[in-house]
Amino acid sequence: MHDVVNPANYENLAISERENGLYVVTLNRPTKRNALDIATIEELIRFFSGARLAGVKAVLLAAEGDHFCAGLDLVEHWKADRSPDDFMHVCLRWHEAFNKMEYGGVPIIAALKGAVVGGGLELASAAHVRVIDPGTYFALPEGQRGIFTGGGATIRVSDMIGKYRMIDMILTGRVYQGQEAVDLGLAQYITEEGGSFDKAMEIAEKVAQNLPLTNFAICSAVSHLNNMSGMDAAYAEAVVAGVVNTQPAARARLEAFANKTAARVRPNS
Ligand code: 1HE
Repeated sequence: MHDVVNPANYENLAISERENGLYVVTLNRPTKRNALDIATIEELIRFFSGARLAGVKAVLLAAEGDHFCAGLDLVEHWKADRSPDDFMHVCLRWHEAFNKMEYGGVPIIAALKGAVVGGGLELASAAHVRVIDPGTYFALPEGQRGIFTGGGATIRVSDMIGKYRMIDMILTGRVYQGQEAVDLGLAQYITEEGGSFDKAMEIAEKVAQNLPLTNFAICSAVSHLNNMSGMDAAYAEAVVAGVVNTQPAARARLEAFANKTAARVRPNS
């Protein structure tokens, strides 16, 4: 077994393999509401840096306990009484982890529940698909705690809901949940109470069947292209499509369409 996917190499994450290269990565500090301490961030970096080369085709990101993630480990932070330099480097490790997730090319489907707050929302926003249930709630309590976001909320949460809604969330501690959270863009799917894991699994199983190079383009190139000017993005998109759309593995799928054996796209019934 590759070191990256060996559960024995992790303490704060539980790693389990399903069929088809699909892995479930579970935040596993429920007694601390899965607060993100240094050790957990390092484990996220380890897993997501090596996932693609270890053959991971899709990840279901889940959490043990009632809450997805309570954000920065405030107790560790308080006890460490960090210098500005120290905390800047803590944040750079968070960015390393979340950038590996967003840009790593492996689809990540997050099964959310309970609190998805502060750094927990920053973590969730580095996934490609977010599934919630009616009890899932999002907030940025940093404003009330006398601190600021440091794990990408200013970038990814702004991207999802717009700069001024993000500013309102951190200024006022406003909580979003349910259909409103979906309508705003904090999540793409909502299920019945307690159903987010099963729905995320259904999605992860489906996307794991896409060709890995196609998923790489969707879960890496799209983010890079969005950081570019329109002209440069159009150019780079053409280059990515040149590589992906001519991959030998796609020929069988294209042939199935040409032979009329492939499924057609139909409206929802
Ligand atoms: C924690 C943390 C944490 C819980 N760091 N230990 N994030 C926040 O401001 C959220 C802070 N947490 C909460 O508001 C609540 O804990 C929850 C709503 C998530 C859950 O409430 P509840 O009633 O189920 O649990 P609890 O009794 O508050 O906490 C249970 C234990 O988890 C307790 O530890 P214990 O040893 O006393 O049992 C808590 O101390 C611990 N715990 N949350 C450390 N966050 C890069 S910058 C990012 C900026 C941020 O993320 S700011 C953090 C925002």
